[in-house]
Amino acid sequence: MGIQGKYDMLIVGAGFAGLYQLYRAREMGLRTRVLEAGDGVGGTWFWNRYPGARCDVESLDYSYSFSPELEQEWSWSERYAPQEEILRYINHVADRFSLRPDIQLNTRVTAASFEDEEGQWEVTTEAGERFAATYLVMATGALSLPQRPKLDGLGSFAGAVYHSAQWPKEGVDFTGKRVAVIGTGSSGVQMTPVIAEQAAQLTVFQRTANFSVPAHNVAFTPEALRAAKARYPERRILGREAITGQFLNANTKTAAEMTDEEKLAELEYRWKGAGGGFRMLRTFADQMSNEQTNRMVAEFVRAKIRAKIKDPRKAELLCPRDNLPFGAKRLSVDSHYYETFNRDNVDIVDVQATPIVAATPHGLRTTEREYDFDAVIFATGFDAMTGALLAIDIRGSGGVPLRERWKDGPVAYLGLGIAGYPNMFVIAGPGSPSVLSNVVHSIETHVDWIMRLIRRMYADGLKRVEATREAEAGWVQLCADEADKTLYTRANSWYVGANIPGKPRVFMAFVSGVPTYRRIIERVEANDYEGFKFASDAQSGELVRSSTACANTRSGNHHARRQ
Ligand code: N01
Repeated sequence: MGIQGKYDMLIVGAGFAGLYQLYRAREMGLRTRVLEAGDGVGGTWFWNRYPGARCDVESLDYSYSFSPELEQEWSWSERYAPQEEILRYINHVADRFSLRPDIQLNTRVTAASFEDEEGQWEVTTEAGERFAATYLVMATGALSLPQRPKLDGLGSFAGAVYHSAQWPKEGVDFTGKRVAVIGTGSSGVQMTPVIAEQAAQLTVFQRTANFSVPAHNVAFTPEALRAAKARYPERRILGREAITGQFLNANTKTAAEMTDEEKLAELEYRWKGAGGGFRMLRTFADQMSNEQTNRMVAEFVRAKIRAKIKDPRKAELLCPRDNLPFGAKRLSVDSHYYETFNRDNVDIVDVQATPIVAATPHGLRTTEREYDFDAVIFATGFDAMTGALLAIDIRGSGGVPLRERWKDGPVAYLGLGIAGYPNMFVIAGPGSPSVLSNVVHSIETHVDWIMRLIRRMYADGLKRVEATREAEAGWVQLCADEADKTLYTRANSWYVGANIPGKPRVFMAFVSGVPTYRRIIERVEANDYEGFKFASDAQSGELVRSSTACANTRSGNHHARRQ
């Protein structure tokens, strides 16, 4: 089949990232097309419709900031909006900015290759359509390729099987059913209390107990929402300067700088007074780098968990072990998760002690016993950061497969561009702080930066841009060095790919925070895009300008203010 259409920019994915990229590209007048696998826009919020799904970054922050009008006209019902409301918001954005005509739904991209002779990207879809473009933007999401562990006998199971990230649109009614949930990450933690209300019996299969902290979610009163909207510009500025891209009133003192009374007061304040949620990650300035400080936070949270659960057996199982630093696995934010285990119809099974061996026609068999179920839910997460990118057969200049280039882990300069993959950008990908941040903020930062680069290329008559190998290697090393200074690398988390058998163990995010990262990429831009090389001719890649310096954190932008 020939090429169906030639565009200035092709965008893969119509979630938060893809829609904003489209909006900005069109604003510049680029002929743009978004290819989206789903039959609707929304990305994560389109697919993850499991009971209890909601964002755990406050909705006033977890929303676009590019349009003050949009900020004012949209009203969030709750502090942490439920999935259906976020999906409604994304659809509203698509309509309000007339984005739909440039979005092609039901279109799964299977391959993308940079054609050296034509100097363009060619993209192939599952249906065999082919498109060409000067620029390719991967807005495929960091957590979008579901992972479902292989389970012998699953085909023989007579009940229903679900995955949290492939939830039926029509919803599922678990009333009177015996339900198994496998997995206790954010998805399992969010769905457990809701399913427990419906199901006759709910059994949660836990491999690793992780920390979860209360959301203290509340509905907005009209006055509270009005007051928050009136302060929106200030809120966004505070968010931009916060390490995670949302203001969490971070304590700038290390534990050693505080008295015991002050430490306890700070912990209690974060647990409930300040509003809970991710504020708990910012209790002490050194909690992700100092083992002793981290252990103090972990002990505090463990005591809170124990106090919530009446049955000592369940409490011990649900308490994270000593060897898991608090926050090193992605923190969950819950509404009555632990309390749910006080219900008579809810139990927990430790699958480290008694692994699931197989599914049976009636349920699941562990090394200890058989369980009968009407439904089995996999809340087993994603092949994070690299999964969705590598699911597409991406080939760069010279036909080099990305699967080959990334076989030992992802390499990307600034988490944005990959050496040998000209004119391709990854939004919120490996090597960026996105998964440790308010991702909507990180998406806007990336898209705005990419657009400034492309505008500059048009202005200068440049046709081809690509990261240099040296800059890329320097950035990957910097990411690893920064991560090694923290406790993040101690956990078997999806941040390091530990949830996928055989995946190389690499800490895949830039750990030093959103403001530091933004200052680095802005400095790269100010320094004539150091670490990128350019050509005026997309085919040959003949170099017209190159900066060999590699970005680093030498300007030391760590903030000593509350973030
Ligand atoms: O996935 P996870 P998730 N046998 O990977 C277990 C975002 N998110 O979908 O810890 C038994 O965190 C696995 O066990 P272990 C958020 O960034 C956000 O819950 O690997 N168990 C773990 O308990 C989050 O971090 C929201 O030992 C198996 C669970 O399954 C990310 O998405 C809501 C297993 C998977 O947890 C992923 O969250 C939801 C096996 N073979 C998600 N394999 C918001 O609120 C895996 N597990 C915005």
